[in-house]
Formats: sequence, C-alpha cells, structure tokens
Amino acid sequence: LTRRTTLSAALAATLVGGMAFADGHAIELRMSMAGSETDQRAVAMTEVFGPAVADFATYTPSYNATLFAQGTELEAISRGNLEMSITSAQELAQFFPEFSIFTAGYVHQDAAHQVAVFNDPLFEPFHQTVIDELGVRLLSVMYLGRRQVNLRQTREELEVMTPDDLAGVNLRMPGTDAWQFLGSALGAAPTPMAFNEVYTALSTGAVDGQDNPLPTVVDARFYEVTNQIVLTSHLVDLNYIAISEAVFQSLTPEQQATVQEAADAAAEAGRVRQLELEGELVAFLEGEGMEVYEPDVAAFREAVQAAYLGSEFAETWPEGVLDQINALGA
Ligand code: KDO
Repeated sequence: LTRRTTLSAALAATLVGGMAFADGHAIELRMSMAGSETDQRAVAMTEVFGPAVADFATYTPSYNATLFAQGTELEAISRGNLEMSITSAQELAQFFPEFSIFTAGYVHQDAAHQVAVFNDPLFEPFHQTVIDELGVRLLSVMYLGRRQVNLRQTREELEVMTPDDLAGVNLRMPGTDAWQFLGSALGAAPTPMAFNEVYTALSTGAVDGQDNPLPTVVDARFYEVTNQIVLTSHLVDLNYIAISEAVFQSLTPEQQATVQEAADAAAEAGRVRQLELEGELVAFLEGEGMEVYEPDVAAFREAVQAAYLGSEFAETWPEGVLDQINALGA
C-alpha cells in the first residue's frame, strides 16, 4: 500500500507540475536568468508563460544566476544544456556584432518603440542569424526600463549634469564590450562586473556606482547602498525571451503557436508592470532618502550618440537600419 501511495503521489506531482509526454519524453523548459524571482520579467514568466504552456511543458525558472552565470546562458542553450533564458542584445552582440545597434544609447525611445522594432521586417535578418548560427530563437521582446546612473556619492559630493561630471567615476557596467562602451560614452570609467556582485561592490565602495532602471534599483535594493540617481535615461533597455531552436522544433505546430503566444503575453504583462513601477518609484526612492534628479539630458544624448556613430560598432550596423529604427519612433 505504501509503495502504491508513493507511486500515485509521484504521478500526481508530475501531473500537477504540468509535465506531459511527447514521444515518451517530458518537455522541461529550464529558464536561467541573473534577475531575481521578484523581478517583473520573472513574475510575468511565472504567472503568464508557465501556466500557458503547462499542458505540454514544465517551465522551471532559476534566478540570481544560480544555474548559469550571467552572460553564459546563450552558449548553454546553444550546446543543449539549457532551454530558455531572458537574454540581452549586449549578450547577442558578443556573437553577432551587428546586434550592438540595439545596445546603443539613445536609440530606442520607449517601450512601444522596442516592440515596433522587434516586429518590423528590419529585425528578421537579425532573428534568422541567431537561429541559424546559435540555435536560439528570440520569441519576444521584454521591457527592462530606462537605465539611470546610480551613485554612492551624495549630490553634494558630486553633482552630475553632463558627461564631464562622470570623469573618473568608477561605474559598474555589465561585463561585455557593448556595455563597457556605453559606460565610456557616458563619460565614466566603466568596470565590468556580474549583476549578482553589484550590491556587495556598492556597499564596500569597490565601485562608485552602477546603471540600471529604477525597478531594478529597487528590486536589487541598490538604494540601500547608494545615495543618488541621475535620470540620464541613457538606454531604454530590453531583453529577449530566448528558447532553444532544437526544443522549439521538437514541438508540434500547435505547441509552437502556444509557446509563441505565451511569450508574447508574458512580455506584454511584464511591460505593463515595469512601466507602472517606473512611474511610481521616484517617490519611493526619495522616501528612502535618495536624491533623484535630471541632468542635462541633451548633453548626454549628444555625447553618447556621437561616440556610437564614430565607433567600430557602427561599422557593423547593416546599411540603413538605424534610419529604419528611427523612422519607427516618434
Ligand atoms: C545588469 O547586469 O545590469 C542587467 O540589467 C543587464 C540586463 O541585460 C539583464 O541581464 C539584467 O541585468 C538582469 O536580468 C538582472 O536584472
């Protein structure tokens, strides 16, 4: 009896977990990300994506880069060691330099512009290259938010109005070339570091600051170990919901359509929440004692755009694509 009970309990757990069998194999969609469980992108995936695919797949997220280190997820998917990730254009630019066009400061204008760019025919060659050469499919575009400069110094110690004011500021940027370039373009001295090390580095003073959208500053509690936020809005940042192309191709056409719709619905839910949070959080951060202010954004825009246009990155951008992106904006 005990044995039978155990077996049926195991079977029930399997069914509750949403496991299904295609050709006798369970489909497990393990998703690895550097963000936390309470990050709005993570919440949307758990609440919207997971349940939508539960008839044939188990969505198994892991957070805080515990399964794969930040920046190693695409290779893991490519090698068949991971099924899904929430990846970035900066990570894709490591493999395909032309993706740096989506990492350039002051190019994307807002969340709607990101969606328009992702769904425009201009994105198709980018999309296809990632499938063909990396075995990764980009299902949908997620909104991370407008990145702001967040420093340990008080405004009294250092007021940042133009890129010149960031000279010598040791600014943590994520660890790829595209990110480091953005840090330099802002006028700072960038230091590469994985996201999950940033809180400690800020608290010990190993770095002067970091850049991220306000929802991330709050979710990762960076406001506890910093004093000011300069609203540069230098990058309207995005992520892509990425899935193994081999896994995607192993699904039936109906299942593929469900996965696609689930990803789009999760991206939309996450976008709505992230935008709401972005609107609310200045007040919250000020309540926590942070100084939050606008610099001379035009001076930052001018310096950053000039840096990109004169860079080696711009040489990899396919002819005409920047104009097409701009034409999709306001
Ligand atoms: C970061 O490392 O600062 C960054 O914001 C980069 C993004 O591309 C994304 O990976 C994000 O971290 C993580 O998901 C944590 O929010």
